Order: sequence, then structure tokens, then C-alpha cells
Amino acid sequence: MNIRNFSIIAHIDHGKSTLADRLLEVTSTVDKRHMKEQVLDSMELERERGITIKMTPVRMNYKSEDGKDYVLNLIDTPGHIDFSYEVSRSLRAVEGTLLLVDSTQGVQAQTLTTLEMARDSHLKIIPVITKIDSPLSCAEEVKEEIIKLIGCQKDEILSVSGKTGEGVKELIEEIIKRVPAPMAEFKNSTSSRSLIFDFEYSNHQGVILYVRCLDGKINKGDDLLFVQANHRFIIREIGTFSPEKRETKTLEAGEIGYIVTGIKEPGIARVGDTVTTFARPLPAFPGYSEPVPLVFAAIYPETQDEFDDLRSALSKLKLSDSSLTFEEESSGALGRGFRCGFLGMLHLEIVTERLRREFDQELVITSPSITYEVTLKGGEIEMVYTPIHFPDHGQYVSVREPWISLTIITPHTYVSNLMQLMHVHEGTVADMRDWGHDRVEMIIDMPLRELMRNLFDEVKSATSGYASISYKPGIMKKAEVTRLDIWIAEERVAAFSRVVPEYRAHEEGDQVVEKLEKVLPRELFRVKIQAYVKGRIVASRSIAPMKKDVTGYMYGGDITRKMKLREKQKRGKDRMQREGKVNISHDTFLDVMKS
Ligand SMILES: Nc1nc2c(ncn2[C@@H]2O[C@H](COP(=O)(O)OP(=O)(O)OP(=O)(O)O)[C@@H](O)[C@H]2O)c(=O)[nH]1
Ligand SMILES: [Mg+2]
Repeated sequence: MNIRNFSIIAHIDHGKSTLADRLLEVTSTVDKRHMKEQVLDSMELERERGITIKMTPVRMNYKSEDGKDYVLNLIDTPGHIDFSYEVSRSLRAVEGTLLLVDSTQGVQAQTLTTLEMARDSHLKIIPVITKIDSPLSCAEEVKEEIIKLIGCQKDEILSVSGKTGEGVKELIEEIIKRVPAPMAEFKNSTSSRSLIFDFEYSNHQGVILYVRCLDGKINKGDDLLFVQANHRFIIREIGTFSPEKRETKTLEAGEIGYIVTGIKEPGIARVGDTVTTFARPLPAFPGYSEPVPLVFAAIYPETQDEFDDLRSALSKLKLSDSSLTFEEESSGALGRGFRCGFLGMLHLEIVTERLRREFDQELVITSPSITYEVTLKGGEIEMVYTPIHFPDHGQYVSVREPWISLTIITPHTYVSNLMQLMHVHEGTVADMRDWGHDRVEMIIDMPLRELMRNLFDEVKSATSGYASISYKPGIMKKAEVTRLDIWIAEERVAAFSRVVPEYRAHEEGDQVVEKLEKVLPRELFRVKIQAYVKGRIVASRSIAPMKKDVTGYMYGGDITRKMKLREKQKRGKDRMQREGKVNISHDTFLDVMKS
């Protein structure tokens, strides 16, 4: 079998999934009736938002110009930085990658990050420019940028249009020529070995592994072993992606496909683990580095009865999103919940949305936070992941926080705007590089927490949308931060606590309190909203009570009944004032979190 495995990597929206559509069309993998735009983006959220969230493998058959039959395995990847763990995993399953650059946009920040990943994986990189049909296409200039970036010859850069299909056939011929055929390490081995690069969960079939077969052959009924997990299972079904699952008899070294394991318990299958013949195991293939969560938020069920459901939902979701991490935690006010780690704010949003839609979970989510390393008075060092657990003022001596290295690519005109913006976010410019054609790359060091203060949107508006951003984790540095607490009706709402820079504590307190005053519904009693920092009130407002005439629906003169009702209402009010239970709706929570 002649096999070529490759992925498509690019900055967000540069046209990966659209190019994949044309590849599927030219190879008659998806017939006209089933073709739609970005057909590989099959998740509801992907279609709604027009972005790719998960990588998708698909197998295509192709007869080359010289009459040979090929099997082409393509993996489409997401472009958003929050999903770059998907990209890195896809790269280990293939021998080559298309570095796609939108010819109307040129090289962007994520072009650089994904290229770095492809280089680290020692893949054959094929530079391709796309959207050449567009009147805004600057093909020649963009080619020069690519030459500067990867040091290739001009005629190595291929040109395509995902819209018209121009250049797509030539592209496939080049993929066949340039991407090396897969090579098994253990030739003629009677054992098999496959790398797990992804998986999913089905209630009916259990865990379904997405694998790249590295050595030997696998068949239905084979007795396999997860090397790391040291767990044995029998293959229930194997197959390939077309793009929907299609059962096959065998998978051979070099092929990409799926394995149905029937395993229902979470925690056994892990991406990066190797599955091999149980009786004659081959050594584990080097796995993946664990994803590094940058943003943390605690997720609590709406009522404690739903705690187990939430745990099961998270475990299942992790089976289709291996970058999600979670751990049980509890907070006095909110009860038992989970501390979850995300790769970024969009990742957080997608996970909570999926929990809601796919698992019917109503959630309480705490303010997203980063990790702080707190040195307590006694000298112990504690990693604090949620503001709820950030110690009180006076209990710690110092705090350190993670920084990031930010890459921004922008036209020259916006550099001064960006410098100002970076200053506001405590960023310092570490390096600048000229890309020619009026574009500059800026490398900026910045505290990670600033990224969550709407930085992406602010950069977009400071540059009229012309800049692109990417980032990677940096080192830990000393931080001057403190915990800001919100009290509503004399009760601390733990979920609203946040860790803020000391110099901004006042301002942030004001903002949250003001926001809450706007969004909280009126109650039957006066509701005080206060922000506390280091035991002092830094901001305070109150919402006037609503006058609800509980007797309104009664006519006539039964005065005693009216009196009774009023009495009851008064008692209720007293109780509410005392207990201060204000019902904060889910939407209000999200609204305040986002601000
Ligand atoms: N004119 C033109 N538009 C294109 C072409 N390819 C893609 N587009 C448009 O560009 C936008 C983004 O296309 P996608 O294919 O979703 O881009 P992507 O790289 O898969 O995006 P992510 O997966 O979210 O990173 C869509 O509006 C497409 O219609 C092309 O060749 N020409
Ligand atoms: Mg896409």
C-alpha cells in the first residue's frame, strides 16, 4: 500500500478546513450531495462559530498521474491558539504537513507557532499559499515572507484556492512526491504497535482510540496492552475515517484509523500512550508532553445532588478533549466541585458550553484565574489555583505568578498604539523583528493574568483588526497582588472572589460592584453589594427593594387574610435580610465573570 500521512496547519481562519473540502472533493471521498462548507467541522459548536475546535483525521484514495494508487491520510487541525495541543498531537501521527498561509493576510502569529511545532517534530514541511482567487491576494509578497520564514526556494511554494479548487490537484501530486512514505521501526514484526493520538467516548462502544499504526498489523479480536496504563483489552472493531467511521478488517503499519475498545471506565486510555500486542509487547513510543493549563476555574454543580453527574460528565468530556484537566475541590459556600485547568479563555468557554449542551449540566463557574505560587508566613509554598483559596492578607509573605511571551505581528502604523496598550498591561517589549512589506513582529513579556483582561480584543481594536497574536508560557515572577472579595447582602459570594494587582484593587472593586448593581434583580429587601480588599471595603452600592404587593390579586374585604399575608411577607423579608440569600442566576454569573 502506498501511504502518505499529512496534516494542515495554519493561523486561525487561513482556510485549512476549506482546503480540506477541496481535497475530499478531488479524491471523491465525500460525494457532492454530502458536501458542505468545512465539512470536517462536524461539532455543533464548530459549525455555529465557524472555527475548528478538534482535529479531524480523514482517509482519501487517490490515483496519481503516473497511475499509482495512494492512500492519503489527512488531519485537519484547529488554528486558534487555545487548541494548539490538538495541532501538536496531530503532528506526531504524520510524516509531513502543509504550512498554509492566507495570501490575503500573509504570515501571522500562529503561522510561527505551528511552524515551530512542525519543526520540533521533524516533519517535511510543504509551504502553501491559499485564497489566491481573492482580489485581495498578495501572492508574491506573501511568498517572499514565507521564503524569509523557512528559507525555501520560491518554486517550492504551492498556490491554491480552497474556494475554486485551483491548484489542488497539483498540490496532491506534490504531497505524494515530497512527503516521505511511513516507515515501520520494527520490520516484519509479528507484534503490532500503535500510537494513540486522540480518542472519543460512545455510551455504546466505550472508548474509541484514534491511532496511528506504527508497526505490524492489527485485527479485530487482537489482544492488546496499553503500555503506560498496563491494561489489557480485546479489539472489538477497527476501521478508518471516511470521514465517518468505516469498519475494516485490518490496519497496517503506516495507516491511521480507530480501535473500539469497549472500555467504559475513565482514566485508562490516554493520548500519547502506546497500544501493543499483549503477548509480545513492543516498547512504548515516546508519548506526548502533558498540556500545560494556563487558566483555572472551579466548576460547581448547581445543587450538590448533581455532583456525581458532573464528575461523570467531566470524565466523559475529557475523553474527547484530552487537554482538559480537573480535580475535586470544595469550598465552604459552594460545596463540592472541580478545579479545572484550561488552555485559554476560549477553551474554558467551549468546555462549559459542551457540559451544558452535551451533558445537560447546569453549572456555577468561578472567576477564571491563573496559578499563584504563594509563600506563607511559616515558609511553606502553596500553589493556589482559585481565588477562593488565595490566603487572607497577613497570612503570606510573597507571591509569584506565571508570565508569558507574547508574539504580535502588526503593520508598522500600529506599533505605537500597541506600545501604549502593552504598557497598560504591564508588558515589556523584549524583541522586534522586521518582516518587510510593512509588517513587524513584536515579542512581549507580560504577566499571564493580563491576557485574561480582554487583551486579544484590545489588540484587535488598537490595530483595526490587522494584528495577530500568539503566546507561550514563560517563567514565574514576583507579583504584587491581593484577593478581592465580593459580598452580596452581607454574605461573601466566594465565586466572585478574584486576585488582582494591588494598584488596581480599588478600580476593579468599583467595576464589579457597579456591574452587579446593574445585573442583579431587585429583591424584596435592600441588597448591599460590597467589595473588600485586605479587610477593608473599597467599593459599595445597594439595590433598593422592590415593592411587591402580595395582596394585589385579592379583591374584597377579607382584611384578616390580607393582614396575615402581609405578616407572612414581613417575616419572609426578615429572614431574607438575616440569611441574605440572593438568588444569583447563571447568566448573571457569566455576565460578571466576563467583565
Ligand atoms: N476567497 C477565499 N476564501 C476562502 C478560501 N479558503 C477559505 N476561505 C474563507 O476563509 C474563512 C475561513 O476558512 P476556514 O476553512 O474555516 O479556515 P480554517 O483555517 O479552517 O479556520 P480555523 O479552523 O478556525 O482555524 C471562511 O470564511 C472561508 O470561506 C479561499 O481559497 N478563497
Ligand atoms: Mg478549520
